[in-house]
Amino acid sequence: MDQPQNRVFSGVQPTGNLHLGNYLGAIRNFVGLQHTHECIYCVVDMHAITVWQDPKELAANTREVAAAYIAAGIDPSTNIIFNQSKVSAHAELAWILNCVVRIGWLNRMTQFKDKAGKDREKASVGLYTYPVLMAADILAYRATHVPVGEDQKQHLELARDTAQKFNNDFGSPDFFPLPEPLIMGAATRVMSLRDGTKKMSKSDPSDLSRITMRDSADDIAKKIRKAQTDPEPLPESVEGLEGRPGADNLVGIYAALSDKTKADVLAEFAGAQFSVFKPALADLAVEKLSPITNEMKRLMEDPAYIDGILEKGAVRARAIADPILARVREIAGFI
Ligand code: AQP
Repeated sequence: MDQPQNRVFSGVQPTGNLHLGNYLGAIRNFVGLQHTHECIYCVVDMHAITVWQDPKELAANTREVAAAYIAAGIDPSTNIIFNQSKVSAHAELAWILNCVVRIGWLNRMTQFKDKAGKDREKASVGLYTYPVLMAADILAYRATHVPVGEDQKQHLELARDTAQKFNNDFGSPDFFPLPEPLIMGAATRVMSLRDGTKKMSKSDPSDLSRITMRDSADDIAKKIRKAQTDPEPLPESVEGLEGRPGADNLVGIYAALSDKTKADVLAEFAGAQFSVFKPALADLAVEKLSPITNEMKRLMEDPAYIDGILEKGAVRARAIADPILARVREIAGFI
């Protein structure tokens, strides 16, 4: 079985409130990779249900993530765009890998601890084994590279360990490649606008904590204006941002949106008050995001078009995953 050298797999959960962190930390990077890699981009609806999702909203959110992929510039005719639940290989391989992964590995996953919170007993079993499904997503295509935000690095390491253990346990060296993370760009971790020490996230109860892909220009300006900062002007160097998480975050967002480094941004704005910097950031964010959000809106008005893309993508995804799963079944001794 041929092993491609540059196959990318990644996904975003359709859990609503798609935000600037998802765009800068993930989707924007997906766009660039389509010119150099064979890309498979998934809307991971089976991951989403690890916490309760209203079925009607799940369907709408699934189309929204697909629309964001397309509106951001991913070409669905050359890349595969589909939703996870359409391809049963993900669930099937996840079961086999559940029997490879050790409980001790999952106990170390910080995202489970964060998401389950204090009432761990009440979290779903799916939330606990989420990283195993993520390993299956990647390995079902024998993908070699996975663009993810920094927050997903630990899960990707688990996917590598899983591939390695499967290969060793079953005496099939090199069957699964060890997927490499692709962590790119200035804003690999966008932080909450209300608390610069927490990552921007879909599930934060405060809508002011994130800029979403549905926000109007006015919403964006308002959220940036209200973003948590401090009374000092912007420093001259990146070191001066230490201990100033709110300021650091806004400078990082400006840098990412303008394809500059934080040092470049500070060279331009050193000594400026936030009353000057925030409007400049709001203008930049609106300039960069509104073509995408407007196109998303247009696409969302034609759900049949999006569903057609997801269906065609699923057919292409199955054509890659099915032979790999057939080989996995043989390796495992299933007759
Ligand atoms: N704040 C962030 N900064 C940079 N990248 C981020 N990503 C998420 N948040 C940030 C990246 O977006 C991709 C898709 O994420 P996901 O939706 O599959 O899962 P998540 O990381 O759990 O996303 P959220 O938004 O933080 O949701 P909740 O609130 O449910 O936890 C991933 O590549 C991720 O790195």
